[in-house]
Amino acid sequence: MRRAAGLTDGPKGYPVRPTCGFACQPMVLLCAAVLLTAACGPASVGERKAEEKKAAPPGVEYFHVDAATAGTVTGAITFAGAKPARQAISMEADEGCQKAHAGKPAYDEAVATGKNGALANAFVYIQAGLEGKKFEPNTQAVVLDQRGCMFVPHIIGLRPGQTLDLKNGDSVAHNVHPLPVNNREWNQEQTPQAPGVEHRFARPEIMIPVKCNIHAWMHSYIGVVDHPYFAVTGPDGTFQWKNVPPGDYTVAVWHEKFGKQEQQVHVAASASAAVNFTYR
Ligand SMILES: [Cu+2]
Repeated sequence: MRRAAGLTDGPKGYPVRPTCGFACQPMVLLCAAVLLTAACGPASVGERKAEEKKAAPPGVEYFHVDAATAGTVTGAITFAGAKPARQAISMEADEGCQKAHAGKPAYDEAVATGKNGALANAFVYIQAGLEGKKFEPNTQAVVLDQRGCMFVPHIIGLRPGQTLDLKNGDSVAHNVHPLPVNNREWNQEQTPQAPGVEHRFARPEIMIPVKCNIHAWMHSYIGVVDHPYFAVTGPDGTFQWKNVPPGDYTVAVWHEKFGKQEQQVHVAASASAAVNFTYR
């Protein structure tokens, strides 16, 4: 099971603040305002939380889930048909890409099934029921790597404004070219082993196709969701969201080949609700 990107907030998820010096100068005013009597050094979790709350846009109040009544949503995504054969990718067009696989074939990741039809690379999210609730942003970067002339991972979920850290671990050039309809389009070329480049999407969007202009077989999809309740299924096809406010929700699942499904789910106070999807 792969946990929702938005649920990994925690002490490890916060960026390490540089100590005072040149790199810290943009932080000086913030530090002065927040920590009048403290030096601009590593901050405690409590201090960082306080800063994040202060960083909320004017007039915006973040919604905080009441742990005493929060519930859990679990589910599994299954493909009930005959297990589809994996599609081999020809990388003959680029010798460097071929070398990266050392003579072994690379396979398209669009339909990846595990045991008993478990469907990986499905994007599950709460589509409706959280309107009016503004959640604290996720400050942890999500990495989109280019490795073996494939995008890794194939499916990504993140929040509006969350950092997408683009990397190129290959010995050939790539570019990351998202094709959004509700966000600004950009096209980021990356030379071999280039340092990471950060990008962000400002608005929610399900799903943003991503291509590499150099290698026609390279593609991935990015889901941008304005709350923490989303997940990309791993090989076991399951997902789990903890800390869900009680309520009635529409849960949706998107898959690049099998399309979209929706279900209603009721989450009672402090209870666990299950919602499973089957593609045929
Ligand atoms: Cu490429």
